[in-house]
Amino acid sequence: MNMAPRWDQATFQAQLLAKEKHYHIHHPFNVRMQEGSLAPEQIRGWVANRFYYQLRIPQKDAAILANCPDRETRRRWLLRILDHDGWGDNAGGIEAWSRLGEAVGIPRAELWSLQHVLPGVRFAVDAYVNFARQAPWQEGVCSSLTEMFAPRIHKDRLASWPRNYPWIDSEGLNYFRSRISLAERDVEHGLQVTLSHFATRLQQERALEILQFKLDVLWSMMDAIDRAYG
Ligand code: AHQ
Repeated sequence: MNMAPRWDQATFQAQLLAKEKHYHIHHPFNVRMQEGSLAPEQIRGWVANRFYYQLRIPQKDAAILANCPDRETRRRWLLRILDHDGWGDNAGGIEAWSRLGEAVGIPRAELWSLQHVLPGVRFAVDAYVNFARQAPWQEGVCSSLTEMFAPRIHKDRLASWPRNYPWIDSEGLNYFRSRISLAERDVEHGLQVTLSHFATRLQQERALEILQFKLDVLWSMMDAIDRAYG
């Protein structure tokens, strides 16, 4: 089979970045959120469902860690688990998301009960965690690269929510504030692994498929949320 030539690293990275058009920043529910069109109940539905994604991220990252034989990679990847679960007196991102829940009017016990998590959201998030468990660790790393596009969406929320949703206590937005630099740090590592591991053209095309799978996970979550709350 005559394969097209492999992409050089700059072209490969550009191919990955070109997937931005499928990112959930462009989902109609997110567009309406950014415009300020959502009612409190719709914001609460989104926060309660995204909590399930946040809650499962450490297990996804632990699955990648468990599959990874390389100590240096594990030392860096471990930080992602600590960022979400917290360590010492740093309560971590899941706690910050709980604060977001309280800020939008979801009592802590209600958020943690997961009673609002939609079948489509649970299905998509669990598909992501199971992918990380079953795929080679480098494919798990590649799937996290949707975070290449995350700083923009966090900055959008920080710029628009105080104006569009003044009823939400600004303290509740600390999670978004924290993720901008953490996402940038994570993406630097994720890209380093991805650009070096996926070396042949066939492997580079596989990396694009993996990124599209994760973009579909995020998009499907928004589809379920939009159908239930839109
Ligand atoms: O808050 C988010 C987060 O901690 C992560 C981890 C990362 C991964 O390992 O897949 N992806 C991710 C994302 C977070 N926030 C999403 C958002 O829209 O707030 C974006 C999401 C991502 O782009 O993958």
